[in-house]
Amino acid sequence: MENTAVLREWFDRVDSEKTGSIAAAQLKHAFAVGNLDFSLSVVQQMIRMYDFDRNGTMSFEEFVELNKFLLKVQHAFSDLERGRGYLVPDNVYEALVKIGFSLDSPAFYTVCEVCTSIFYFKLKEIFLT
Ligand SMILES: [Ca+2]
Repeated sequence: MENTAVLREWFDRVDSEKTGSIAAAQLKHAFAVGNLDFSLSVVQQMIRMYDFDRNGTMSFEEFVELNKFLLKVQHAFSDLERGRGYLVPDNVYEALVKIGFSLDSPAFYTVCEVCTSIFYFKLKEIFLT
């Protein structure tokens, strides 16, 4: 899959010390390069969502799952935005319910913030530059 190859390349670049996993600080830096300025705690929260082995870092497999989630969010947001150029909080709520995100999760507000930012900065451009 071409998409996997692109992700692999991106992952390897972010994994600057070739440890096979990405730490929060590295991911934060990678987003910053793509003009996405997240705080370290937001990035840590993002990692926690898909950190299946709970070691605090992202393996490539975990990263692929995170990426799938972010792409789903993008599609859901695109549907809801409907060419208006903006989303209101109710739309964000609706989009996250649509993709099956639990609203009881303490991560919900972080996810809202992350998703909204990702949507507006166009995920594809970040991963391809
Ligand atoms: Ca992990």
